[in-house]
Amino acid sequence: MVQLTLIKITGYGPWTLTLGSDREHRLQMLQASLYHEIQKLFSEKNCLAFPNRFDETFVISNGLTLDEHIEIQKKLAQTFELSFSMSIGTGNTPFEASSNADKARRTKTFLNQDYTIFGFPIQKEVGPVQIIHMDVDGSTSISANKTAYEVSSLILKLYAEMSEFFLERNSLAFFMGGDNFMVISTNANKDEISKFLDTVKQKHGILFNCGIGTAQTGRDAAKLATKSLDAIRDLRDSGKQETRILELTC
Ligand SMILES: Nc1nc2c(ncn2[C@@H]2O[C@H](COP(=O)(O)OP(=O)(O)OP(=O)(O)O)[C@@H](O)[C@H]2O)c(=O)[nH]1
Ligand SMILES: [Mg+2]
Repeated sequence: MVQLTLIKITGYGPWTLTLGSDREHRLQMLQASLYHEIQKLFSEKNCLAFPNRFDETFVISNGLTLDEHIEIQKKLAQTFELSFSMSIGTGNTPFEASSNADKARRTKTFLNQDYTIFGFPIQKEVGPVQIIHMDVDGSTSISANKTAYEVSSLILKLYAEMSEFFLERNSLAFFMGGDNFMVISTNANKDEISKFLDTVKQKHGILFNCGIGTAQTGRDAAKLATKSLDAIRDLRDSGKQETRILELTC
């Protein structure tokens, strides 16, 4: 089981219009500070945030209670002039959790109306979550004979394929920066991941390294996934073994 929290800015569209047309720079600064604040407040509680189109953020919130969500809502309200809704969903898969969060928001099922927190009653024992940290092997040399924008275009193509492939398997993929992606999963299947890696290699000539981490909280799962990824690099650099997928569980 995984618990996800989706944070959205309330009434963002109409509010942006009140800024007039010279607004883009202000919206970009706001979105960057909001992401910073959300990542800070949630990671302090062992959660991990994932950017979703800049005006929404997903958080793996395993173990986070309603009171702790309220505490974060209060801090966000102190920092920003905008208000936010939170929708909490749990599920056997990340897709199911996200769809339950959506359902609660659409049906206005409140866990706390004063602080605009939607959701169905929070389950105490949520269980482990998995993160797959994917990183392009040797992106520095791949980028050497491409322009910065051509590299971005390639990364976007990889992201689109990853998102589609993993969504079909009820997992959610996010671009984390540089050549890094993280997939939120609950039951990563190495054969399935290998299938994705083979397709990408065939279509784009790109190799991914892939670290898997499983833990009770989002932050711990990410830590183990990144540790697995770094172990793959160490094996490669020591010339010992060619490994593409490695898993660590706490
Ligand atoms: N989000 C995130 N970005 C990272 C991380 N490590 C590196 N980066 C970014 O990824 C870019 C590429 O770095 P690397 O993946 O180490 O470079 P590489 O040439 O592909 O080397 P290998 O992955 O070891 O094959 C860096 O410039 C950073 O922007 C990470 O753990 N998380
Ligand atoms: Mg890399």
